[in-house]
Amino acid sequence: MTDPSHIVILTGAGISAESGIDTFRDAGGVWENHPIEQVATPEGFAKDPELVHRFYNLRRAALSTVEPNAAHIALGRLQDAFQGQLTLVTQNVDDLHERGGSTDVIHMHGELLSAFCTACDHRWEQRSDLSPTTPCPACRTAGGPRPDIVWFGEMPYQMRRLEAAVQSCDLFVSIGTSGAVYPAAGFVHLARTFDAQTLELNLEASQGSAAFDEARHGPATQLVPQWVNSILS
Ligand code: BV8
Repeated sequence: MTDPSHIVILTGAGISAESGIDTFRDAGGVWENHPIEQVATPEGFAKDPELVHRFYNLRRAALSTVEPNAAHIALGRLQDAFQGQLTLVTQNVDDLHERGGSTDVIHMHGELLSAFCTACDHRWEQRSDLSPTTPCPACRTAGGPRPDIVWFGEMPYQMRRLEAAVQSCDLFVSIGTSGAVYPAAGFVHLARTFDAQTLELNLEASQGSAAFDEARHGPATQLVPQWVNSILS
């Protein structure tokens, strides 16, 4: 692999697993007997806003009990030292990349620490619990606020910017994702179409492993710092 000039890194729940945040697979994709695909949907929210607010309140509150791990920190170090262009996109809704030193992180599936109003579209940082009666801080509509999370069936954020980055990169690295959810799972195919080298760093073979030029399997806290050292050396 010649020295890359533009690297795109896609991360998933596996990069936060060793910080103590359950992945979707470990949780078996089920929460309180509801498959994630049911709870994390606009229909699920409309049907039972109390249940969905509780699902996100618990995860938002848990953020203050976890720390970024060596993999997050290594990516922060890479961004500081890498001379070329680096695009970091995550499917994760936690803030561990930022707390690990990364900036300009693209949260294509939204963020736990953000909320928006379904009545006036105002967006704000949200650290405390939300409920079906919480008023919007801007238009005061009770029940207007919802978690700023991209649910199943909703369009992920910054897709045009992401597709442009994946098409122009010469190295695409996927870290800690099962390759189960689209359109993120399709990025490796797009990268290959535009002649990028592709590398997977994951605990085990993912659904997309065969699409990568190289796949290394092991914990992110070991694989990611090793890979970053190889790029910076
Ligand atoms: C859209 C926010 C269209 C919620 C999330 C049939 C075929 C193809 C697609 C579809 C289909 N049916 C429906 C769809 C579309 C759907 C989809 O892909 N469904 C899947 C289930 C088939 N996608 C969507 O709905 C997307 N939107 O398509 O919109 C559209 C078009 C026009 C206009 C409007 C709309 C939106 C998807 C986003 C959903 N929101 N997150 C929340 O977090 O609460 S998805 C959520 O699940 C995560 O964000 C993440 O993306 C996904 C879980 O994936 P991973 O991050 O990979 O986590 P997972 O647990 O699966 O895997 C963890 C991996 O880590 C494992 O491989 C494991 O081995 C590894 N690991 C574990 N420990 C470690 C480790 N690796 C390293 N070290 C370790 N220690």
